[in-house]
Amino acid sequence: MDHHQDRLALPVGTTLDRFIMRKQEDFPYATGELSQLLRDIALAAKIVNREINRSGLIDVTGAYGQQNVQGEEQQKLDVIANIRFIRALRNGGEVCTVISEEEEDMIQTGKNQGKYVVAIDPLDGSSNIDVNVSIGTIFSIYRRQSPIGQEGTQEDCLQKGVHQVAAGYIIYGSSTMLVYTTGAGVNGFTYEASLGEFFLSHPNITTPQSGSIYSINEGSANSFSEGVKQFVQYCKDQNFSARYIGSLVADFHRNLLKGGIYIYPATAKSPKGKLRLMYECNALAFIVEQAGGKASNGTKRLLEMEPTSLHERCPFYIGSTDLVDKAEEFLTKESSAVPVDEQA
Ligand code: P6P
Repeated sequence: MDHHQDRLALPVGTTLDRFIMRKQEDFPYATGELSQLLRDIALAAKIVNREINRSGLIDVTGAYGQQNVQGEEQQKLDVIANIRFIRALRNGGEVCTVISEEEEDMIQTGKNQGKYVVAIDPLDGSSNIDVNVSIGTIFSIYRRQSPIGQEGTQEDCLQKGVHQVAAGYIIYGSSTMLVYTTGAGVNGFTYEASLGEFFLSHPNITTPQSGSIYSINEGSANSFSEGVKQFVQYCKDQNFSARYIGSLVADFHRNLLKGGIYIYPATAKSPKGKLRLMYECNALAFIVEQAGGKASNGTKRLLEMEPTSLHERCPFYIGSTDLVDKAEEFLTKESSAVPVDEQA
């Protein structure tokens, strides 16, 4: 084909399905269940994307009129997204148990032959839906530890982040993207609604070693610890840019690509931090480490945290390694500082 003809029909690129199949070939013992599970998540993402894009036109915006287990006002799209993802995971047959931000207890899919457990925040940042700010889905995938053939257990659901076999997020923004890792790097796919396909748009994502963006809600600054206050002052002294959308997936995605740090520390309102370990922090921590970044709870590697309950919260420091290191430096100084009234 000559150059002119070649330009007439540019390749559309690699679809998510084809990418998953190619990557599966890299794992000779892969039996295809994880590949199918990733496809099930992508299907639900396409459906939720359509609901979100229509939310201004059909009555799915606004509050649902109930609160979730966190005591947060559920939005109608929260409820819809939760139903869509759990149904896709149940119908796919690869998952025995799901834990969700929107569900107090474990959800048994009834598919007890399923080898996997999924922890999911079906629609994070949903309070931003009505004002058209980007929102997201965050998910972690673990291999069950209990014997196949029975329901998944609490232990299956409360595994350390280091045991994730895959993790990812969908960002419903100016374009809809699926970003995920299976432990061999991070890849981003952009949704082409007219074709109903995700196409590889961001191969082998790596996050900059450092950055000049810091993301934290400074409205809570009065209740930050001394170490956090000093790190925020350090960012100002370095003339960093403050960027805080109030939607974790959007803030994280920008910092992943451009470099920067996102912090949700302990505050007076959220003494253990606001974000949840099992279906928000662990997934993004896995992704950022696979992209060359770092994630901690302020004192230890986030992925090493030992979960104790489905909805537990933790302080969250995530992004470029140099910036997370610098934040931990200030926090360590603070914790080793001798209180004034105890100084000799
Ligand atoms: P605040 C949204 O509710 C969320 O869980 C994250 O998406 C977001 O980063 C954070 O809370 C915003 O919380 O307290 O700053 O409004």
